[in-house]
This record gives sequence, C-alpha cells and structure tokens, in this order.
Amino acid sequence: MKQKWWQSSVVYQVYPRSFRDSNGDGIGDIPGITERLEYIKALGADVIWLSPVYESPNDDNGYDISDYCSIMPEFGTMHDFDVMLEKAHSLGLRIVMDLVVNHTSDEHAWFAASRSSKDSAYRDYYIWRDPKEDGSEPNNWGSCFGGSAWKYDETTGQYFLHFFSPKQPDLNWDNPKVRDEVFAMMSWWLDKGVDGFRMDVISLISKPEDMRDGDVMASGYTSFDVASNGPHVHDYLREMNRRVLSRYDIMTVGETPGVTVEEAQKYAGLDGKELCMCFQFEHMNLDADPVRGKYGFPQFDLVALKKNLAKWQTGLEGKAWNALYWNNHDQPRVVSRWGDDSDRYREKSAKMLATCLHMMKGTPFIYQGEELGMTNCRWESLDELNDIETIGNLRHHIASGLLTEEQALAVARLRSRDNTRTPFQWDSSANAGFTRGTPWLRVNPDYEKINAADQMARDDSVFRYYHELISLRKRMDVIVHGTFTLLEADDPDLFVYKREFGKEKLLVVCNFSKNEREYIMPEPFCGGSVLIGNRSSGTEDRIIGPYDAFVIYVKK
Ligand code: TEU
Ligand code: CA
Repeated sequence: MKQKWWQSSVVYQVYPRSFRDSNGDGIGDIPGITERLEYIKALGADVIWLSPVYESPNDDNGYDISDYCSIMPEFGTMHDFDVMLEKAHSLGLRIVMDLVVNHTSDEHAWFAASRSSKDSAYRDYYIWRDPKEDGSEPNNWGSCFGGSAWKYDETTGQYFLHFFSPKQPDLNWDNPKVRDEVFAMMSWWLDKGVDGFRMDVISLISKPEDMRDGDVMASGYTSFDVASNGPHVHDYLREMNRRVLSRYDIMTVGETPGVTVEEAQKYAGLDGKELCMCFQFEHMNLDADPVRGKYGFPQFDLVALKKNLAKWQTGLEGKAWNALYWNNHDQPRVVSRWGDDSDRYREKSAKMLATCLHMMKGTPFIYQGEELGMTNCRWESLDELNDIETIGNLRHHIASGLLTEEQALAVARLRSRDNTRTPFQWDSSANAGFTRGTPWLRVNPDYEKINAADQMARDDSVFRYYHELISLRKRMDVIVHGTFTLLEADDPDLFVYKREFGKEKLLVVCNFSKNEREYIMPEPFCGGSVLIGNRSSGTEDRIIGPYDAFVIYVKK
C-alpha cells in the first residue's frame, strides 16, 4: 500500500481552553493559539488536533455542541478561526477538528425541537423510550459521568438516552436524516480547508436494537460499553467514508472506547474504507481500580502494559494503523502516572516514556504540556475541580461508600481529567504566561520550574528530546514502517522491544523503574550506535539505571 502522509506524522493536541489566553478573560482562545503556532512548529509536530471550538454551553467543556457551524464566543469568531487555519497552513501545519457527533448539547436546535413533541420532525434525531411499568428508566445503562444514562422529560413523558451528561443527549444514528445532517456539516468544514477529524466516541454511535439490561459495575449501572462496536457502526462509517471522507486527502482518527484488535482492523483498516487510525483504551484502563474503575487507586503493572501494547503493535501489523498516545485531555499526566514527577527523576522519566512511545509503529500524539514534562496538580480541595466526569464519579463513589471524602481528594490528584487541563505553562511569569487575567482553572504551582521558556532554552530539556524523537521519525523508515517484536516480556522493570525494516534494526530499552538492572544487549545490537537516549553511556554499559532509556541502531 502506498504510504499515506499521516503515517509519518506527529500530532499535537491543543485543548483551546487551556492553551493561551489572548484577551485577558482567563480563558484560552483561538487568537491565543494563532499567536503560538510557531511553538508547535518548533517542536516538529506537523498536525494539530484541536479539541472542540464550536458553540457550546460548556457543560462538558465543549464536548456538548449546540451549533456545529459556529465558534464558541469565549474562543473567538469564525474569522479568528479562518486566520488561524490560514497561518497554520502557511507554516506547513495541518488542523484536525474534533468531531463530536455521538451526541449534541441539549441546547442544540435539533434537541429543542425533538423534546417539544412526540410528533416533532426531529423526534427521532434522538433516542426516546417509555418508562418501565413502575415509571423507572428503560434499562440499567449508566452514564460515564455517574448515575443512569436516561433522563426523564416531563413534556412528553419519555426518557432520552445520554451516555454522558444529561445535557449531552445521544443522537440516533439509525435515522438517515441524522447521518445526512452530520455528513453535510463535515463537508462544510472540509470545504473550508480543515485537514481531518478526530471522532469523539465514534464506536458508540450504533446502539443495540434491543435495549436490554447489561452487566452492572459497582455503581449499579453498566458502562457505555454496552453500545461499543454496535451492530451498524461499520456500515455508518463506510457510508461516511463513501459520501465524505474519500473525497478529501485528510487524516481521520476514531476515539473508539471498547475497541478490540479485531474491531480496529475494520475501523482503521489499511483498505481505507473507514478511518485512518483509532485510539484504543485497553492500555489506559489496565491500572483501573478493580472496584472503583478509573476513579480509584491505580495498580500499575508494567508486564501487563508491555503485553497489551505488543498485542496492538503485532495485531494491526500489515492490516490497520495505530494511534499512539499516553496522554490527552481525559487522562492524568503520564509522567505522574507511570513515570516519576519528583525533581530528581521527572525529566529523565518523561524522556523514557517518550522514547518508549515514539519508537513504536503508528502515529504518535502529544498532548499539550507533555513535551515539557508537565505534571498532575496537587488539588487542595474537591471544590477546585471543574471536570464533570471527575465530579460526577467522585460524588457517586462517596455517596455509595466506595470512597471517603479524603480518599476522593487523593483520587482526584491521581486521576482527575483536570490534571491535564491546568493552563499551559509558557514561562515563569504570573499565571505561567497563560493569561494576564484570572485563569479559569488553577495554574499548577510548579510552573516556575516547568515551562516552555526554560525548556526551549536548554539543550538537555524534555522539549528538545521530543524534538529529536520527532525528527528521527521524519527521516527513518524503520521507525515508521518496521515490524515490532517484544523482548524480555516478563521483566517487571524493563520495556525492551525491537523494530526491523530490511537490514535496519532498532533495539529500544526503557527502564520504567528506579531499580538498577543489568541487561546484556542481544545480537546483533552489541556495539551498535546509540540513536537517542537519556543517558551518556553507550552500549558497552550493561547497567540500566533508574528510568534509563536508549535506542540502538544497526544496519546489517
Ligand atoms: O471521551 C469519552 C471517553 O471515553 C472518556 O470520557 C473516558 O470515558 C474517560 O474520560 C477516559 O478514561 C470523549 C471526550 O474525549 C471526553 O472529553 C468527553 O467528556 C466525552 O467523550 C463525551 O463527549
Ligand atoms: Ca481569552
């Protein structure tokens, strides 16, 4: 198959609310992004994934859209967007929009009409069901933000489905009019010149025909996995591809909770019939608390992580394409989660984590601040939190006795989505140079030592290391196209794998622990050259120190 441009791309995710505030209202905005496009260019990324900037009441910080073809006033105007897009293209940067079409805001005109009457022409744009005999919800499906996935609407005496907030009613994708509306909107953005879409929970759009009860979690409700990979999801994505995507040279990435390797071979098949790639969630859920889920106390197990990522590397080999990530706006900061955010090891472990991900096969995604080694925030109180998912789940866990208030604060520091939404740390000036106003969310107090200005001024910084990783991907076929083989699968500290492409071979060694280990390089890597690494010694040094990472290159 002919190489596609996005197979050697590196994507930088911008969360607009927290990237850069240009007008002093404490909220990041589009002109703020335009001002800092050169920074993203300097890092070496060539695609920007822009989290939603559409009109929204911000119940879920923009993932609740009330008008797909206008810009949220807090973020600016459509003219501001056009200026940003044009400047990005002039810099050789592509812009991929966040497409949130599993659901809309309840303030979208479609939903206002739909809820007004059972006879509305828009009634079947959403999913309405009668109460059970006793008046309760139609089934035991649960919302990702806590509680039931059904909300009763007095006006017409029915429940509507919402797998997220009650202000995010799920669209009925079985209705061809919904598909027509969505496809027309997508074409409108693509005709404006955007370069693709990241598709929010796209694996949930086709609900099972029978609305039977599912297996419940400790909360007493199911997860949204009851709808993952539904009966018609691939029909709808193939239709989307035929009617829209195939008409443009764009990049698409599905956010596909519940996806398996087999399903990903359809969503992200190299045959190009659906999407270019997809985000899997298995590695993100491996350390979930067995009872409390994501909002509990994580149990990190490197062996499980290695085997899962190896399964995805080999499972998609030659058949589909991986989107590679540690971080996004929904996950805690990886250097705090799986590295070590102490002063002693923060930068070293951040580089180790970056090495491990960026030497794999697939398209790497960098979440804003990850390239600085930004860390989770030590929230002082639950009242500081903004995120609807964190607040909803912690409230639910406290009410059901799964967490005490004190434990909930500890969990928030470990798991809250707010951890990656604290304002980007530009420099050591007030509010980390993010705003001259009052920031909408607390700035992480460590901004004076962790910020872009300092990182760009040093040759040994995390930023410079990411830049080098990206430039290696741009010039080495073995990184983009080489096969993946996991080595030392059961080693509890070292993540070791090799990549091979013709005569070119890489050995990637990453110590995910503080333990000092001895590792004898396998042939043919002994005496190979170190391509990149976070330590000064060469391959003769068999002692692998805390959070050491290096890549050996040989051609033979
Ligand atoms: O995320 C959906 C989703 O799977 C995450 O909410 C996930 O449940 C958890 O946060 C990560 O473990 C998408 C968006 O990325 C998220 O920001 C939205 O809240 C959600 O959909 C609804 O649009
Ligand atoms: Ca602003």
